[in-house]
Amino acid sequence: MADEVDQMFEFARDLARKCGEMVKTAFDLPKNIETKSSPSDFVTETDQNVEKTIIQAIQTRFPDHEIIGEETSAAGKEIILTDKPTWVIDPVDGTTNFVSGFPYVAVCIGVMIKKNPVVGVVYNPILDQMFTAVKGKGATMNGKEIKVNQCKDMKDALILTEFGSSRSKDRIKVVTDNMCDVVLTPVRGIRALGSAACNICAVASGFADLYYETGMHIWDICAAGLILREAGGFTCSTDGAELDYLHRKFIGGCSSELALQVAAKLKQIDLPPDGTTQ
Ligand code: LIP
Repeated sequence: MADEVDQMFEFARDLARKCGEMVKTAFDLPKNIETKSSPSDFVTETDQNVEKTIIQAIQTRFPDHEIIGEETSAAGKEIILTDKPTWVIDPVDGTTNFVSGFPYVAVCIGVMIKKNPVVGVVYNPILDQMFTAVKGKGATMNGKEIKVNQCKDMKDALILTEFGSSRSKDRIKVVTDNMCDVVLTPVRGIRALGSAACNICAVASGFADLYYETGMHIWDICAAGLILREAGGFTCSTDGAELDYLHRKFIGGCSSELALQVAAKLKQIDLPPDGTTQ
C-alpha cells in the first residue's frame, strides 16, 4: 500500500500542477460567474472545467476509487464517506479571490483511506506555491520542508479566519462576535486570505499561528489539514473535540495548547454536515 500511496501522491501533484496552469491562464481573463448557496458563493467555468479534468484523470488511472468534488456535490451528488480510497477535490479554493483577482487561490487534491487523509496537495498557481504531504513523511512547500511556529498562547498569536460565504445576518453576528472575543483576548491580530486551504498552508508554513472557521467543507480542509499535521500542527473541531471532516467545523493550529485556547473562546455554529459515513 505504501507504494500505491506514493504513486497517488505523484499523480496528485502532477495533476494539481497541470490544473493550476488552467487556473492561472483564466485568472486574468473575463469570467462567467454564477452563484450557488448565497450571493457570495461563486462558481465559474474554470471551477467546473478543472474539476472535470481532475475527475476524468482519476477515473482513468484509479477506476475503483471514490471521488468527492466540490462542484459535483453542489450539483447534487450525495457525499458518503467510506473506507475506500477516496479523492477529495476542490478545483479552485478561493473562488471569490479568483473572480476578484486576489492571488490566494488553490487547486486542492486530497486522498483519504479508511476516512483518514494520506495524501495532500494544495497548489497556488498564481504565487507558484506547491504544498504537499504524504502521511508520515512530513510536509513541503516547493520541495522544501515546512514547519509550524511554536506559539502556545493567544497573546502571541496571529490568527486566520473567514467571514465565509453565508450572508445570513444571524450567522454573521455569531461569526463577528467570535472575531471580537478572539481579538480582545488579546491576540496579535486577525487576517483572512479568502481560502481555507491557503490559510491552513500558511499556518503549516509558519506564516501564521492558527486558522479557524465554521462553514467550509471537506474539500477545503482534507488536503491542507494533512499538510498542517505533517508540518507539526494540530487539528480539531471548533469546540476542541476530534475533527470530523464532514461537520464543517475546523481549527488548525501550530500547537494543541493554542488550538484549545481558541476553541474555549468560540460560540458554536451548528450547520448541516456535508454528508454521511458508511
Ligand atoms: C471558500 C473557503 C473559505 C470560505 C468561503 C469558501 P471556495 O471555498 O476556502 O474558507 O470562507 O466561504 O467556502 O468556495 O472558494 O472553494
